[in-house]
Amino acid sequence: MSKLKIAIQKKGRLSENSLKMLEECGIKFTNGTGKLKNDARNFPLEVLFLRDDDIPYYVESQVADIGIVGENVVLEHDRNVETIKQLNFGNCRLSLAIPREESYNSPSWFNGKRVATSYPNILGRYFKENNISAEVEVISGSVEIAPGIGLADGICDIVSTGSTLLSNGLKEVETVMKSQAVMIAAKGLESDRQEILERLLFRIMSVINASGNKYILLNAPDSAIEEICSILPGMKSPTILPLAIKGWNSIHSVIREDEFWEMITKLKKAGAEGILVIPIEKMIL
Ligand code: PRT
Ligand code: ZN
Repeated sequence: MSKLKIAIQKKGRLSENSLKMLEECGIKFTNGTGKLKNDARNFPLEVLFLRDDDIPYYVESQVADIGIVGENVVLEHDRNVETIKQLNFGNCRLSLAIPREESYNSPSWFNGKRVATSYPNILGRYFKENNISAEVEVISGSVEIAPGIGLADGICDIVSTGSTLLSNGLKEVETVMKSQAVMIAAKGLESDRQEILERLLFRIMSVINASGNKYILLNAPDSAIEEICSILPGMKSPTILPLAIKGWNSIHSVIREDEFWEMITKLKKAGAEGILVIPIEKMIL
């Protein structure tokens, strides 16, 4: 029987979340993850553990059918692969940064300057689009120390919290691109592998849809139902069930986690009592 091969990062910032996502899709593995490959026990999937920079090439050449990498890596390597799904983790941005004490008002600051980066292709394109002529210095790690040691005037690197820039006396001045982990796929997959991929994507969608949503249950008197229903969205509309005590109801719905606190205050004001908020594991729309 045919199997789908997925390449994920062996060790690094995307490794844990990539495996966690597969596990949340109900996929279980036989042995440890310290190896080069691993077979799933209950799904036709084989996992290859690789350096993230190699993943686009391995997918293009169909050593792996699909892979999980940052959009920054996909764009930098520009291989013949398709981005098929954003995965909502590994969020970061590729930014230009310069010494804190420099005054800055536009990208033209970079004209005639030297900029250190591990992303020469993306940065080269950015400078071209913005009509900037700067020298791009390619270095593979610890880009943030380049200005301090006199190797460059500024840098272009991945930022998430900004603390690395701060502790190196740098300030972020432009966002070149935003990035998150994505699933990429080889072009022209055989139909049996395509079918496994669709089954996997269905599961991934239900995991992604569920994250960020909560199930809410509350009690309310008949008189409060109308107002409470106008506050709660629900997948279709809230579910209303009668309680054993006459004139009271249990109302169920699904809410966005980021709207939670604001909504709870409104619900209490409208007469809701005994509010329970429960995590959702899977959500099929
Ligand atoms: O060994 P391998 O080549 O596989 O790994 P790697 O060292 O090239 O990559 P890794 O594990 O550092 O990152 C993998 C992917 O995670 C990146 O391609 C991004 O898509 C994503 N990602 C998300 C990040 C960050 N957040 C991040 N903060 N990648 C790198 N960083 C680094 C950044 O380079 C800088 O040194 O973290 C530092 C900045 O972080 P803050 O929080 O101080 O701003
Ligand atoms: Zn890498």
